[in-house]
Amino acid sequence: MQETPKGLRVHIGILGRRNVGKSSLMNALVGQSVSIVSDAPGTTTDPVEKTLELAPLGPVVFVDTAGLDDEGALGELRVQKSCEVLERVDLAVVVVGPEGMGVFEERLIVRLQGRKTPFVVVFNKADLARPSSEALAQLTHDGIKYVCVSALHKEGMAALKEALFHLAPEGAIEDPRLVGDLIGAGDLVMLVVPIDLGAPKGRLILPQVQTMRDVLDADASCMVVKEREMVDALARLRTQPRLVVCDSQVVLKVAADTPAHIPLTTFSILMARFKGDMIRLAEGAGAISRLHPGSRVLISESCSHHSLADDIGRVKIPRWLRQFAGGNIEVDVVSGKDYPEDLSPYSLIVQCGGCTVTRKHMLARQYRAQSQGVPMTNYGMAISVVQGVLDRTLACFPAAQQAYRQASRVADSREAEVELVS
Ligand SMILES: Nc1nc2c(ncn2[C@@H]2O[C@H](COP(=O)(O)OP(=O)(O)OP(=O)(O)O)[C@@H](O)[C@H]2O)c(=O)[nH]1
Ligand SMILES: [Mg+2]
Repeated sequence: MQETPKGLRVHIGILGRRNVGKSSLMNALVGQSVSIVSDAPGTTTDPVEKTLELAPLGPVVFVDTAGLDDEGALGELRVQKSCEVLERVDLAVVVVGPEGMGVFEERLIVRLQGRKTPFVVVFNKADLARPSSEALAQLTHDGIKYVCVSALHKEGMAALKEALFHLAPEGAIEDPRLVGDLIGAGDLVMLVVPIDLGAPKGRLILPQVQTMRDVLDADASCMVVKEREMVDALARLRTQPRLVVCDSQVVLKVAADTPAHIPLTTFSILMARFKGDMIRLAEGAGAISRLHPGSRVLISESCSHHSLADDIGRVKIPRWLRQFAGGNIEVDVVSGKDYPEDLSPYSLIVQCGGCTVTRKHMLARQYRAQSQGVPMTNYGMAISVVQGVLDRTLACFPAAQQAYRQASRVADSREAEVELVS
């Protein structure tokens, strides 16, 4: 694995008074005993650093510090070291003990705000005492994020990681490859692009162009054909393509025309990984088999484009889902920045590829769905499911394929249960 230079990693400082559980929190976050923990105040003396792969932020460095309320001559030196950490980190975790927020925390927050360092307030030891509702109301009023955790019982870590993700600067989110890591230098990739009414006039869409660029960056080459010319083009080649990538809308035909030993995927599936958490989207695709007449589905488009008569998100996907579920499914469509706070009425969210939005934006949508327990998939994966080819188009991504298989198996067994009962 290529090492990320330390200077480029997001540094996250863990700050607060003595004995509030800073070291315990760092250990719980990294899942290892890195920093010494004890009930004696002043256990941590020098800053302790630990690098961690924190998906989807990528590699981050947590910095545990000595309590900011340390006293005496040595204590002051420790406080000075902790203050140096405060000055240099990109994000901060302000740890508060069961005694609640006091002047110390308020001063710390003012300093962080002055430096424009994003931070989250963590009420630790929630197993012993919960923060007062006044304190929480005040933080909400001031627009300050907080979470309640118990480092001892490792509770609330997912919420804290999510808060850190939201606070991280856009550039800190790791960018996975689009296609380059699936191929080698000298390989040939066949791209199948339908030119229909939906295709923009005189050009190709962004995911197609980005895929071509990434193929070139991998020192490979690509051939672009329409679905009708594909079989002829394949027959004319001396060596077979290493990979075929097609538009989701022609996936059924392309799957039939691509010999079984040649890996096949779609632009949407490549985008699922490039812009979002592919494994979760694949898992969400498994929920399609759970849809039934009366289910409610949210279609979420990230750009507000001019909708065509046979629009993919508004017309085709709803039609296919209804056919698949064998009855009427209620479909709501949101576009642009609209994305409901409450997703609980939905059995499934089908998100567009998100070619015009950032990875952080897409992941934030996924997080919201995930925290409310609502499965989410994307347009292309949904199309592959209803055409019966998702298992094949995910074969280049074994972890995602596994997640899909597992989720659809769960869905199948639930269906069987329902059948037995009824
Ligand atoms: N009940 C409970 N105890 C906790 C929790 N987190 C930490 N502790 C305990 O609190 C004590 C102090 O924990 P540390 O992690 O050493 O605290 P610290 O903030 O790093 O302390 P210093 O390094 O001295 O500044 C230890 O006895 C921990 O076991 C928690 O969530 N619940
Ligand atoms: Mg400590």
